[in-house]
Amino acid sequence: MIFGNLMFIQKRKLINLGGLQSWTRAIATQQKFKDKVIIKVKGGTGGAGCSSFGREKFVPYGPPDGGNGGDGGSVYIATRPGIFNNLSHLLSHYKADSGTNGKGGNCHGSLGSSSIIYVPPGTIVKEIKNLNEEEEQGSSYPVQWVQRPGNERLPKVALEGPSFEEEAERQAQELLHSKSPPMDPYPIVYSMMDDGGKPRILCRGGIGGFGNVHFLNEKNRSPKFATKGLKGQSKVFELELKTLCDIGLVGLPNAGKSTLLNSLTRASSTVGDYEFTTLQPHLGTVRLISDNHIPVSFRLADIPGLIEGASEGRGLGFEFLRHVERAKLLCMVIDISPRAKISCTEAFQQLWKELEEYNPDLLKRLSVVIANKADLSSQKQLQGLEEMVFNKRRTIRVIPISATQRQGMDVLLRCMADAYSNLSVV
Ligand SMILES: Nc1nc2c(ncn2[C@@H]2O[C@H](COP(=O)(O)OP(=O)(O)OP(=O)(O)O)[C@@H](O)[C@H]2O)c(=O)[nH]1
Ligand SMILES: [Mg+2]
Repeated sequence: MIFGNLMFIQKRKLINLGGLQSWTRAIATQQKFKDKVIIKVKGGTGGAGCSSFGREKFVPYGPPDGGNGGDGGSVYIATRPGIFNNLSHLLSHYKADSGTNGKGGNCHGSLGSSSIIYVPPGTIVKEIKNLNEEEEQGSSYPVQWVQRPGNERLPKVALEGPSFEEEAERQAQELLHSKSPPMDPYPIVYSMMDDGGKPRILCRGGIGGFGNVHFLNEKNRSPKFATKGLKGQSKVFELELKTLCDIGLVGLPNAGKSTLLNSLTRASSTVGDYEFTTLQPHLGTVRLISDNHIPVSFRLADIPGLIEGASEGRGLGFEFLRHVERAKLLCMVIDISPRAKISCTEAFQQLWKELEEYNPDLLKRLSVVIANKADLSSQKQLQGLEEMVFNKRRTIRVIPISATQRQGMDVLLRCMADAYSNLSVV
């Protein structure tokens, strides 16, 4: 009986797990493809410096020993290929940690930890607003003071020369200038290409405050003040994904683009025998070893179906064409089976016209025409397409394949790799 109950619980757990998995997968697939986002970024605040004095047995009037506050953490941005395809994972706000306050006995505060925002390669980062611009204007830093408990006032006037307060302000500015990092480019504009994932700064953390040790001078032998840490930079950025993939698969709906992507890569784009199965681009990476034993890899994207009039905004229209613009090279996928709605030559002409009307430069990126569903078609249909492509441009190759049966894949991959390596050389 007990055994029976256990089995039942385990079974129920399994069922629940299964349900949860499929539910999370459904959410993951529904996640929107985002190619433009605005984010607000803030560096951490510096910790406050400490105002304290040495207290030891038999040592009256110990020296000042307040430690510095830790610097606030900074926020960086870096590329991470293969994990993110678009910008939908980004949050609206990012903040690095603040530094901690300094302590007595010359103990410095710890640094705030920095954070890195990861984006896919091909993202353009633009600074659109600096939220603490007013504070950054001018050559002096906005120094704020921490006073020792007991709230002893800063003497307003010294007997001779500048007051203690003026002198301390001058010293603080000097310290801050000596510690300030090199200037950032203003405004920040980064083009995040494949740069090996090197992080670049977005917002610097504030410099930590200075302990009272720094304000010891000939006139003031017991400074009872320290500075607070500076605020971190706070900026608004616009991130835009400019390059989506190396090779984009374009074609009419139902041509077999997703099937081809799935068979060449580990992507799992939904395949369906109806139009507009794919509404957002899907990406996969092709990894090959060339004849010279050099590894070659390129990113392939299945771009949603294009229909007649897309260049005027019909169907997925501009949305779709924007994705096409983000591919470095294009491959047309054409259904050459008799089941297709229109003949393969008509399909080719339609695709050519739409791309030309949207942006004639796109046609220069066309390197291969993939004649898909060759398992269902006759030689005659293929010849008709070959002639038409040849008349348009001789350099474009027509490759018959069957994406479902994985036939013709070797020739296709070789052709894609050649086109991609020619592009890299240029
Ligand atoms: N016989 C045959 N059927 C294929 C081949 N390639 C794809 N198909 C079928 O064609 C149908 C459409 O395939 P998809 O990969 O969804 O087409 P798509 O171009 O991504 O379509 P959209 O996302 O709607 O633009 C599916 O039923 C596939 O099984 C092929 O080489 N031979
Ligand atoms: Mg599809």
